Amino acid sequence: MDGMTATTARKVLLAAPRGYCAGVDRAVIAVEKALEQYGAPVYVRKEIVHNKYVVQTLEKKGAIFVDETAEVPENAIVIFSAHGVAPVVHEEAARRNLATIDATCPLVTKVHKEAVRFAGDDYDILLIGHEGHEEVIGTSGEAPEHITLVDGPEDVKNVQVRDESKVVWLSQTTLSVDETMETVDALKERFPKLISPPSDDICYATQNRQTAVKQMGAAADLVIVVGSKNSSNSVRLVEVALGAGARDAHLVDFAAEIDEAWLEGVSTVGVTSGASVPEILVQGVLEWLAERGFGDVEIVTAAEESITFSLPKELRRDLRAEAASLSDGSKG
Ligand code: 2E4
Ligand code: SF4
Repeated sequence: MDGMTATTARKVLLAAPRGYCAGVDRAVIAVEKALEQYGAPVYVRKEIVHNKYVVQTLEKKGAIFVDETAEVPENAIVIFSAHGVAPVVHEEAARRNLATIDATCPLVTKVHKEAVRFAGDDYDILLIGHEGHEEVIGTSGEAPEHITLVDGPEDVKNVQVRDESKVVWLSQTTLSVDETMETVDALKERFPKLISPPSDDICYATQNRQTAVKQMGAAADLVIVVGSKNSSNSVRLVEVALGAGARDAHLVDFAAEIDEAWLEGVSTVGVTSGASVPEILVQGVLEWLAERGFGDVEIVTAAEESITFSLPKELRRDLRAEAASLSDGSKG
């Protein structure tokens, strides 16, 4: 070693898959297409996906983000976000003559349909999810009388049901797989006849991103997850990384948010991104790391993804013409 101190090799483990899932890709393209097809402004109820950069970029192109349809002018076009909406939101939009484009992810719609079906069969539905998250607000709105939210294993003791022999659990699509299984186990202890959803509610993209970060977690001194603070699936990736043995893990929207101090004593950095995160932001993080000696990048692949969804059906019709004919009263 000719008397010099050996420096530990610095490297990056880059998770695959990471970033955009099929539902986010579809929702973002839906806003872009609506802007192209109908011109600005196009209104979007809530953030189309929970990512600051995506929202800022679409705002620059003419999208106006609002909290409620009540803020959208009559006869305008409004897009519903990927997280889904309760039926009352569709009703309110129809009352106000809004032309709607529903960018709800088809895998969220699948959970809505399960809720409607089990409620129709008079089940008590225990919806595992995070209180206040838009997706659970939308799903709960499908059958408010039948659905009880269960926010993690600690919440199980508070659950009340009408008939213990008719209970089913469903979940938000972006939860931690392991924590959800803990919640389900605790629910099963209390309600042994509890039945499970007909297929996984936690979607393929959430699962694959968690599997990838688990694979790199133990080997990483630091994991950087690119994603916004209100992005449930991105926040879960930080938790999963720490649970898998990463010494440290942080969520950042942009490379500029990384703190140089996080790199102290670090030789292996894991990098991944949430399902709502454009790849350009990950590339920014990789460049930032390369400038600090972390230019060697090894991909850690957990799954191949090829799923895509067709665009919302409303983008195949002329919504402006329909809205105009409705407001002329020409439909009666
Ligand atoms: C719709 C459903 O739900 P989360 O907060 O993770 O949403 P985000 O917008 O970050 O990710 C996309 C998405 C959209 C996930 N599930
Ligand atoms: Fe759909 Fe899953 Fe993507 Fe959510 S994370 S938008 S449920 S594919």
